[in-house]
Amino acid sequence: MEGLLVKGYGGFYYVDDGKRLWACSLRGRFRVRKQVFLPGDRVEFLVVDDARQTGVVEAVLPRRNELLRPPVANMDQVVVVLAAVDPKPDLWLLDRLLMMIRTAGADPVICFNKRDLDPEGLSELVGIYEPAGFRMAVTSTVTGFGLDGLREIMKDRTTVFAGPSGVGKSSLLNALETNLRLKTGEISAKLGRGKHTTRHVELLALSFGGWVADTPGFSQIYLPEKVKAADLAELYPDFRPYTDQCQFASCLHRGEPVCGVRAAAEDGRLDSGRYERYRMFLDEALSRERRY
Ligand SMILES: Nc1nc2c(ncn2[C@@H]2O[C@H](COP(=O)(O)OP(=O)(O)OP(=O)(O)O)[C@@H](O)[C@H]2O)c(=O)[nH]1
Ligand SMILES: [Mg+2]
Ligand SMILES: [Zn+2]
Repeated sequence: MEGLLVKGYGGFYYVDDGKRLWACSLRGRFRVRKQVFLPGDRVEFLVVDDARQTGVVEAVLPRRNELLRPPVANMDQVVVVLAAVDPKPDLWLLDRLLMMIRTAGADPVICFNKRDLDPEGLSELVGIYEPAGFRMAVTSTVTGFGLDGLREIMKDRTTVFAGPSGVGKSSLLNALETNLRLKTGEISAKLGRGKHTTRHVELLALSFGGWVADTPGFSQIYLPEKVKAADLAELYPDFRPYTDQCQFASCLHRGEPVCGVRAAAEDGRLDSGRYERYRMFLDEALSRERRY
């Protein structure tokens, strides 16, 4: 039999064959090799007990892509969720994630949630990222704003929600799909952060078509190893209009005397925050390359 691995939990892998959910264990040889299976993997399994819906995973099919933060495979797109406030939007994390997603071979989508708490603040953020060419949703689970648009983006695709704890990833999924009843948490009043309510990655079938993975929030990620300093700017669609004004084709848009990107950031055609964060990531990539 073949199916979709929807979650790993308590030593079992749960596999959906399109009709039923099977609790599968692993063949010993997988355990020996320490092979990691991820939600989103397509697997082959043998039925052990049909009535109790148990099986054994026999093989994993080749992956189209994989992410490590959050750990999932074969995603069409990653919706990065940030809140207007509570917690305060972390654009460093956002820009890192956007690069990571592209590098992994999935489509990034940005979702700014909790619009009800600060609509003006969100317009400002949209003003930075929409011209940069990213697909976006602006939502509120309280007023229902933007939920239809987000459903439209997710329909018939495999999507993973990623982002810090407390931004409303599980709340959004509950609002998009009323029968899910995922557990949601509060924001710590003292720290202004979420409390890591979601503990496991789980793929859920959407009634309007497609799959979605809810994931635990995280706050730290590193640049993917395979991102090289020289390729970093290619992950910035908003730099593209200005690169032909750089003197050198190999311009890193750092301190080069004639650089279209830097010039655009200086006179406001390009968002200066995006440029500054790029410069920090570039330094990070460069120092890493010097180290190895
Ligand atoms: N005002 C407002 N609050 C929201 C909105 N969406 C979610 N919340 C609240 O934000 C808090 C955190 O929501 P969760 O859905 O648990 O956040 P999460 O991103 O799943 O967090 P983790 O599972 O910890 O990663 C809850 O108290 C929600 O009620 C929104 O659109 N507006
Ligand atoms: Mg959650
Ligand atoms: Zn340049």
